[in-house]
Amino acid sequence: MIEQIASIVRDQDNFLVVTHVNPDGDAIGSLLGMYLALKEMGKNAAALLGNEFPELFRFLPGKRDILYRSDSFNFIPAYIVSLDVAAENRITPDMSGLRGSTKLINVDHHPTNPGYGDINYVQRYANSTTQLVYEILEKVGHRLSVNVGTCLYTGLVTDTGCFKFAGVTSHTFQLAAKLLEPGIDSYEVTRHLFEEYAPSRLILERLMLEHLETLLSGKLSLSHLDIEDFEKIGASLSEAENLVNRLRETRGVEVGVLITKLSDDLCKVSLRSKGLIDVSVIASELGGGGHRRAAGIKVSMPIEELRERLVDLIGKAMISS
Ligand SMILES: [Mn+2]
Repeated sequence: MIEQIASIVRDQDNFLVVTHVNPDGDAIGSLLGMYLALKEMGKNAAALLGNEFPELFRFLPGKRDILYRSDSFNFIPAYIVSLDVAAENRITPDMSGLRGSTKLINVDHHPTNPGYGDINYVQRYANSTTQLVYEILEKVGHRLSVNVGTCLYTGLVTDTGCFKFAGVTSHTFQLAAKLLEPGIDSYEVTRHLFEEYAPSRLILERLMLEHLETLLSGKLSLSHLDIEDFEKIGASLSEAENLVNRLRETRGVEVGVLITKLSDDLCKVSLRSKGLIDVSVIASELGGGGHRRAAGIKVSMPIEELRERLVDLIGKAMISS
């Protein structure tokens, strides 16, 4: 499949690059990395985002080129490249109107990805989707620039938790070395990702810790935030990105869960596991997806009911693990 994608990237033109709703560093990094590489090759390309651009990634090159409306590009796309998107309905903006006339190339590393594209390059071994973008560019024979390397390194750093998470191997560091090769300062990237949070993030963290419950004999750390809290302190939803990781950092805790109440019957859930429990299975039960150790759900359910469902599902998973 990678050969097929590489030859399309080499020989074809008119690419529309998209990613998932509520984009994280791997989503934005692969979106911009792929987009900038296509532009460097002289292609017609557009990077399209259905969400507001997350502040945290404003240091990334190419940010100004991003389009936010699906009718705002000046060419007819022949290929849609979907990056880091576990399920087709998580592509934003919705691409279904374009599917008749375009081929969808699905590049992703989520184990739950069903292969919804016309062409699929789904590799669960990859630490990040930016790794797969790198593999494609390498196959194409496109030389890595500082700009593209910065975007791809951002995805790798984000999805490995700064090389801290499970799944980091010697290959991860070999890839990191290749991505930095054009002359990128690693600290310049990690400083922007981990030391440039808005002050309101600290307030969100305080609220999350205030609402902390320890359940299932200390194995589950659960907390919640309310959209009204975000509004009160002027924080955007993306500022809470990975705040849930804090909930997993305690001895004895196997799973950390952060529920964000978006409205009376709509919630967003972030799940983190140390590995004993596969949280992608829990997420799938409620219509979400992700990885064994990191998963997410957006679900139409009142928060109290959702909390009970989650505690029940995680409790059962713990008994059978
Ligand atoms: Mn990813």
